[in-house]
Amino acid sequence: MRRARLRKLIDMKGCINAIEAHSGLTGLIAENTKVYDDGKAYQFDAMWISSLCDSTVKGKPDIELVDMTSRFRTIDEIMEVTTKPIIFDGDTGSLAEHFVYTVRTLERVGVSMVIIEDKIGLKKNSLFGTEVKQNQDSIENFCAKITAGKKAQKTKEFMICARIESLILEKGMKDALKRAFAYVKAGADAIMIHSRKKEPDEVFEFTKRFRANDKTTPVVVVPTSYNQVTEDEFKRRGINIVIYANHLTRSGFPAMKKTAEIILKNHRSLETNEMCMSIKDIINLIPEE
Ligand code: SPV
Ligand code: MG
Repeated sequence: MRRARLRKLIDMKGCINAIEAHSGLTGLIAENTKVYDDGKAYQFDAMWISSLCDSTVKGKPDIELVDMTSRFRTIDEIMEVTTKPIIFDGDTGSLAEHFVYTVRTLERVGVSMVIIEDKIGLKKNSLFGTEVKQNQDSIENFCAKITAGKKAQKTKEFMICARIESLILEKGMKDALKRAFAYVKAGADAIMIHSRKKEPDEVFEFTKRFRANDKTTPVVVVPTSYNQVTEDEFKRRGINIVIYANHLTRSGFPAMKKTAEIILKNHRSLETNEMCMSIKDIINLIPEE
């Protein structure tokens, strides 16, 4: 049921959102956070298991160093305590020969979508852009990986999303569009277009030109750098999934660091009282069943 829900939500709502989760606790935040505004309730539709955050919480760089077995453990931890659909960051998907096994495992455990990016060799985080050496895969090779993945899955609902790095690597709009159409032809169920620009213009231009030829394939965005854009605007522009890829990790780390510094400075913890939830709240946060 969980696996199939992502597609259903996209069909129902047109545009959905997802927030990163990297543990049982952050999974619970994604699952249970609700706000009320103008008489309406808002909550997240799905969860994103980010390679950046899954690596960072383990104190490791985002270079496909945290192996799949460990990444699957994270999924398991989150699934134990949540019900919302999961979008998994599959990095490059590794070799096609390995990717088929990843697809089968993700599908079997109930993940809804894997996103793989068209990079090859030592993967670095996309937000470094051209500041570090990163190589894009050939269209032929990446298409073969997508097709192998699609062949390997057993259900209709599991989705493979192809992530295009052309704008990140400054290869141009034409290259991004050419890849998008080729990846859809190879079997991709969705396209993620990534950008690290401060303005959303290139993402909007890509989507407009993609939509001129493809009205249905879902488009996914990760607006980390151009985060002034609202979900309503993304929806109007023809985008279907908006991922808040790293915000629980990025907000949690400074809070923890500050608390540690205050304790060291004062040689006691009294001064952290205001920043900490109460003992009563923490012991009651996770009720026993
Ligand atoms: C991640 O969250 O790991 C991603 C998105 O892949 S980004 O960090 O923007 O590359
Ligand atoms: Mg990643």
